[in-house]
Amino acid sequence: MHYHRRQGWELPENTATPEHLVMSRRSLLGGAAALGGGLLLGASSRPALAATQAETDAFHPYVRNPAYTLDRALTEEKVTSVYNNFYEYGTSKSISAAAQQLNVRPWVLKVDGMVEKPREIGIDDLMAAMPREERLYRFRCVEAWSMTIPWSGFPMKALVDYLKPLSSAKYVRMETFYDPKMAPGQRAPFYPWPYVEGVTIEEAANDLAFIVTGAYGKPLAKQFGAPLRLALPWKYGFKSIKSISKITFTDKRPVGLWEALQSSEYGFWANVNPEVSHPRWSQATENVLGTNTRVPTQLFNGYAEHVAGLYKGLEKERLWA
Ligand SMILES: Nc1nc2c(c(=O)[nH]1)N[C@H]1C(S)=C(S)[C@@H](COP(=O)(O)O)O[C@H]1N2
Ligand SMILES: [Mo]
Repeated sequence: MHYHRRQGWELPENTATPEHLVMSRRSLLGGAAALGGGLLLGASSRPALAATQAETDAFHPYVRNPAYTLDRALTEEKVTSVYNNFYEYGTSKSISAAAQQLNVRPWVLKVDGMVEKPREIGIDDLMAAMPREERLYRFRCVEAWSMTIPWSGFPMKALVDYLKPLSSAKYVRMETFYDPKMAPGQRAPFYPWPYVEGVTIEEAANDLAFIVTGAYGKPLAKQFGAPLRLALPWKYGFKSIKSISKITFTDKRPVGLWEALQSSEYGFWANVNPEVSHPRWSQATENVLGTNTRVPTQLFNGYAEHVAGLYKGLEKERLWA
């Protein structure tokens, strides 16, 4: 059993987590790799769309995209892999053992809504069709802890282009699986399962928006939200939905699980801003997991040059939490 000793800097969970509030109330390699996938999996022996997990696991490690630099060291896997938020497997951070119940094959991504062709795609076929690269990203939870992770996967833009939304679509709504037998947390009736999150089509097309299928040079561990999760490093962590099983293109702004539970604290945009406090704590600094140090939090989590332009003209919106 993993035993998590609370560090001095950690907020007690009953004050820090959104979840408890609620409980207490009652280019690169890309193109070439995609072609490679086609060659490997294509024409000859098997139908074009019949990749296997063994084949897509063997793609690792992905080649690192050097475009995204960090101001700090990577957080060690032994730290991040036992400190997770995944309410489907419990309300503490120590869910890594429970998350092993998650069954990641077969895994089908359902695509519907305002899209040329509604469809269902097997995860391995999708991975074989996508470009692939590794990126080092900062990650900032709304609870004021952070980590630095080597994710592998593909740009969300590649996925959106592949799925071909209609021009009427304004948002990408994403849903986590719903299977209370496989996820004990989903037996808690209080939460509006399944987990939902969403972004605008423009945000999805921003180069930073990244679909994750691996971390630390390997296929994604279950507790990180295997086999398919989002990484939006300029937004608070709850936007980065795990274990995605459905994507809906829509013209209605999606309401995420946390927003549905407590919209006064968790909104749609949820961009990181050290100057805008959470109603119950400051966002000025963050504790970098594994270091026992607080560092100042940066606007858009340090990614302003990539994303600030997305929000021009939206200043009247509640952009920050
Ligand atoms: N389906 C699902 N996705 C989720 C969550 C969750 O509970 N369920 N927690 C979110 C929150 S609050 C954070 S901080 C990150 C945590 O990601 P990590 O455990 O990989 O660090 O996942 C986000 N995505
Ligand atoms: Mo979070």
